[in-house]
Amino acid sequence: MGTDRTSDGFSTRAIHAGQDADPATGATVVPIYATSTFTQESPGQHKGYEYSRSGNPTRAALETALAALEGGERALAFASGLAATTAVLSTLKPGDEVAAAADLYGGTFRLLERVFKPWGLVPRYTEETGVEGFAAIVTPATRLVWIETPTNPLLQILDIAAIARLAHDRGAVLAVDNTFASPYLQTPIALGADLVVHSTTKYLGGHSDVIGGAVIGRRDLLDPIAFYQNAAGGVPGPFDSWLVLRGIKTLAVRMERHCANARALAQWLVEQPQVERVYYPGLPDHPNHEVARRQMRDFGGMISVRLKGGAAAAQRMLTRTRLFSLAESLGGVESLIGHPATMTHASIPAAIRAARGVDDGLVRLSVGIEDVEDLREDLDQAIS
Ligand code: P1T
Repeated sequence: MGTDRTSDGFSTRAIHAGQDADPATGATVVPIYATSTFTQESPGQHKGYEYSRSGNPTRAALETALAALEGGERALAFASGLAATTAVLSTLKPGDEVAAAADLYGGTFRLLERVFKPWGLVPRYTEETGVEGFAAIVTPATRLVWIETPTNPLLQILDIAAIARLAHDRGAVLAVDNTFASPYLQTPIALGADLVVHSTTKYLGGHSDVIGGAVIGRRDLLDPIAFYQNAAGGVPGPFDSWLVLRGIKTLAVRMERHCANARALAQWLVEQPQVERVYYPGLPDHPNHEVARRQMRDFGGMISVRLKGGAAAAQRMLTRTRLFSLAESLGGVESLIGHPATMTHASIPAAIRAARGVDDGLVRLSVGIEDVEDLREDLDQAIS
C-alpha cells in the first residue's frame, strides 16, 4: 500500500506512490507477493490481507500508484482493460442508457453491443466530437457517458470539461478511457470526469509484456466497482501487477520521447506526396487541435494515416515496414503498425466501420521510442 504522496510532482509519484520500502523485509522495490492466501493469527485476525482475489500487496501498491497518478481517491486494478470496462458497465441496470462517442476501441464496441446490449443496456453513439452530439443522444435514462480521447483509431479529441458539465447537468456520470493519453499527458478527473479507465497493457505497462486494466475515481463511485472486482474476480496476478508498476516508474520519460518521435513523424508524413491525410492531434490543422492544447500536456505517440493509393497502398505499407512490427496493441517502447479494419476494429461490422472512416485504407502507427531517424527511414522505404 504505502503513502500516496499526493503533493509530489508526477515523476516522483510514479516512482514512489504506493512504493514505500516493504514493511516485512525492507525490500526497496515492491516484492511480487506470489501467494493466493495469507495466514491468520486467529479467525478474522490478520495483517490486512486474507485471499489474493480480495487483495494482494503487490496489486495494492499498483492501485495506490494509479490513484496518485490520475488524482483519484481510489484505483482498482483488473486483469485487462476490457475487464475494467466490464466492471464499470456492471454497475448499471438493464434499461439504463450509455451515451458513447462513436470512435472507440473495437473491443469496447463489441462489449457494449454483444455482451451488454443483450443483457439490457441501451448504448447510443454520436459521430460528432463536439458537446452538441452528446446533448442529442443523452436522455433521462442515460446513466453513463463514455469517451476515449484521443480516440482509437481516428485520434479525435473530445473536450472532457465540456462533456463532464453536460453529463452532470443531465444526471449522468462521465467515464474517460485515458489509455491513449496516459495520466502523464492528461488527467480527466481534474477536468471534471468522474471515472478514468485504462488498458494498462499500453503506455502504463509500456513494454508490450503484460495485459491489464484499471478504474480510478471517487471513493463513492469506486465502492460498487470494488464489490464487483471481488465478486466477479477479474483481478491481475501479482506478477502482472508488478510489471505494470515497474512500467509506471518510467512513464514520464517514455511519454516525452513517444510524443517527440510522433510529432516529428507526423510533420514528415504530411509532406510526403504518397500521403493523403495524417491524423495527429499535434498538427495545427487537426480539427480539435485547440482542445488538445488546452487539456493535454503534449499530443501523444499515436498517428493514423491514409495513403493516396487507398487499400492497396495501405496493404503495401503494412507488409513492408522492418522496424514497425505489424501487430495489435500500442504504447510499448517498440513501434507497431496496424490495420484497424482487419485487426483492432474488425469486431465492428464493416458498414458501420466504413461510415465512421475506419476503412481498409486506414493505417495506425504506435510510435515507439527508437531513434526517430531510423523510424522515418523505415516509413520512407515502406511507402516509396
Ligand atoms: O486489451 P485490453 O487490455 O483488454 O484493453 C482494451 C482497450 C481498452 N481501451 C482502449 C482505448 C484500447 O485501445 C484497448 C485495447 N486496444 C488494442 C489492443 C489496440 O490495439 O487498439
